[in-house]
Amino acid sequence: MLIESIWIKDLKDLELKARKIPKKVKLLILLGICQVEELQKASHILGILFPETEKIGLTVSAAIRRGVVLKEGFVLVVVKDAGISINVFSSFCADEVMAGKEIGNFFSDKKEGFLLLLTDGVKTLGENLVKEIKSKLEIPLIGAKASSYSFPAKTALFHNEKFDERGSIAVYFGYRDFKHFSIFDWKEIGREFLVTKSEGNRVYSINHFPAVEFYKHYLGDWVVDALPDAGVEFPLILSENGKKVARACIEKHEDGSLSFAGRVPQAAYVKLGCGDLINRKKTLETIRESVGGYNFYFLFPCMARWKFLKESINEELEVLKGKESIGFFTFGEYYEDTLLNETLTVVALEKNGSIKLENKKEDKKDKPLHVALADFLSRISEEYSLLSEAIDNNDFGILIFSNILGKLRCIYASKSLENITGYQIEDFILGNVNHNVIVFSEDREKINKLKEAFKREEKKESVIEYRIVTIDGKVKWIRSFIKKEHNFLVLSMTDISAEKRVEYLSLKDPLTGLYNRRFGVEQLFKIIERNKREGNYSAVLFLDVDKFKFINDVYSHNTGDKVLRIIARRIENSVRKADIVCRFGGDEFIVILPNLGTTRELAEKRALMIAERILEQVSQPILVDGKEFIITTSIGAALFSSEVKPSDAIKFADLAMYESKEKGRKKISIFTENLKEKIEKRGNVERLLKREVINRNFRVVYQPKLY
Ligand code: GH3
Ligand code: MG
Repeated sequence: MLIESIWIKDLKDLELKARKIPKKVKLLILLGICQVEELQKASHILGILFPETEKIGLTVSAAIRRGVVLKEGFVLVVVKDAGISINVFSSFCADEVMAGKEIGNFFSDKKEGFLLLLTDGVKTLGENLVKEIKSKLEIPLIGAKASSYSFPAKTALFHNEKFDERGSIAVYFGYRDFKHFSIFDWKEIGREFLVTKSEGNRVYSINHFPAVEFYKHYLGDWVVDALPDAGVEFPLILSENGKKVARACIEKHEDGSLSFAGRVPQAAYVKLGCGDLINRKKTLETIRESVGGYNFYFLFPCMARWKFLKESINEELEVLKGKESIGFFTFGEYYEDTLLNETLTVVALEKNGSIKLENKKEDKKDKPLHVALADFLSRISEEYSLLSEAIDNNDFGILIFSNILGKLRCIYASKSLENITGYQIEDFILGNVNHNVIVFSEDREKINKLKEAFKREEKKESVIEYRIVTIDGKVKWIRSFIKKEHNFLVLSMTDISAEKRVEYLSLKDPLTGLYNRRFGVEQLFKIIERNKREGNYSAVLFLDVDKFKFINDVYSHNTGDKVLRIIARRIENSVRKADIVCRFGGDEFIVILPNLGTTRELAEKRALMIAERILEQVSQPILVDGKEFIITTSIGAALFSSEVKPSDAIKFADLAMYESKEKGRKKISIFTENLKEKIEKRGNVERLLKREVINRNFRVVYQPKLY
């Protein structure tokens, strides 16, 4: 066997045992389960005893030897010279990219074997380093960061005489036959969050929550109090180079930020993770199956595994018991071009056949409660994922806001909002889009009023329709359901533009954009009902443009249309907000004036005022196609409370309008019973005359005129 290991109690023991090692060994690797200062002393001892041998070493929190966890002393790995090429190259350069270039270039000609990379645990982040090495390297790269028991963590490493708290050591093993793998068995819980501010491995805020507040909000005070330790049990999981990686919290800062064991890029999506306790049995089987049939193993489990799995880590190592297996609990595992966390990374050397797997009896021990909780979280997360996928593929969107340090901030935006609004999810979460940006200007007041009502807690839920302006300037109609509960506010957005278009077409007159006759009659029904309840008077104005045919005949129908549109706008501008202007047909309009007062006199006065305003506005000169027109209109008004039918109210106003025409046009007449009588009488006379004409009861009699 090429590699052997020795356990050493202390520095004295090191001197004693090291003296017995033949001087001709190729490489010594010292794992110091000790403080930095002690490792430095150990490196001196090895330097004196083995001046010609390559020597490397690093601090570790706990070592693994022959499948057993060791929590004190040293483990000395002795690599003998047995014909395979072994080279060591180190870089103690502070710049990761430079160090990566140096190491990568040094080993770039290697065609077989693998590179073992060992770095310090705190000062070297590692991502840029491995990326750079791997860009030059053809062979596999496996490695681990130094770890430490001290807090704040202090790690160090040495290569021959060089000793530092920062640096990278690469050992090339020219093996042809080896195997390597990495087991990642952390499960994502719940949903994605956006890293709103970070720098390198320091995270300032996630979904706007200061990092510490984020853990507090989702995992509670006790986890925050136990940070950074508890952080390893709930790491952030994100994608790096297309792989899922976990980033465990390693430091809690005064300003509410947290440092992680690896980079957490700003604007990255992260999920919280927890150990996959449900599939624990499967993981153990994978380990057992993967490690069989080799003479020697390097293995690097993440510190987080130890913290999370505690004593059950022994189950993972059981399969290596008695086999020459060397490793340590690390602050981060290097695997090809990625810095991993929370995995178990293994390299197995010297194949010696296959391992026989005994069938183990299933552990029937009662599962602790936290396993049940992990089970529950996992199921809920799966259901949540399905639900959010369904929302993302629908034509409605969801926004969730939360009160973060006294301010309502968006913490969730569904992907479907991108289709509805054109804005990205990040725009909502980062607050680049809020209602002031997206809501159509005319509807902002309506939204602000509602916002106030929610703020004053007068409302807890509501449905509202309003318009938004999409990123490309389109106006869309939206229906929102809003609900506030505790510190949360949820808002749905459904695009109802199509619905509104149909509604528009059935209610509006296409030429003028005014409401149509049908809508007017419907509104009259409602107003009459309301008058009954409130004892109010209302009125209908009936307008007919004077001598309108003349414009059509002398100019064109097109000119006539333009004039009608201008008249429509003028009528709209002359009435109150609550009044309803409809095109009745041809050159006729009706204006419904609700709530004019509780006495007939007052109502009549107000109706006349509005009618006069219309008369005056309409008769202002109209400019169409370069020609000026003076148009007037005749108006009839009918007042009512609750005693009429809508069709009668309109008919009475129409009769009054005829009276205005009779009086010479550009007049306002109010319908009265007398007027009704007069018009009925005239109608009767007209009818009788017509009948008598048909019956030929008229004769022309000429009377000579005599002077
Ligand atoms: P009066 O003072 O008695 O109301 O005279 P008038 O010429 O306005 O007569 P009346 O109200 O009976 O005629 C309305 C005319 O409006 C008849 C028709 O040619 C015209 N008209 C109806 N609908 C439209 C339309 O959609 N566009 C245009 N340009 N003209 C229309
Ligand atoms: Mg007319």
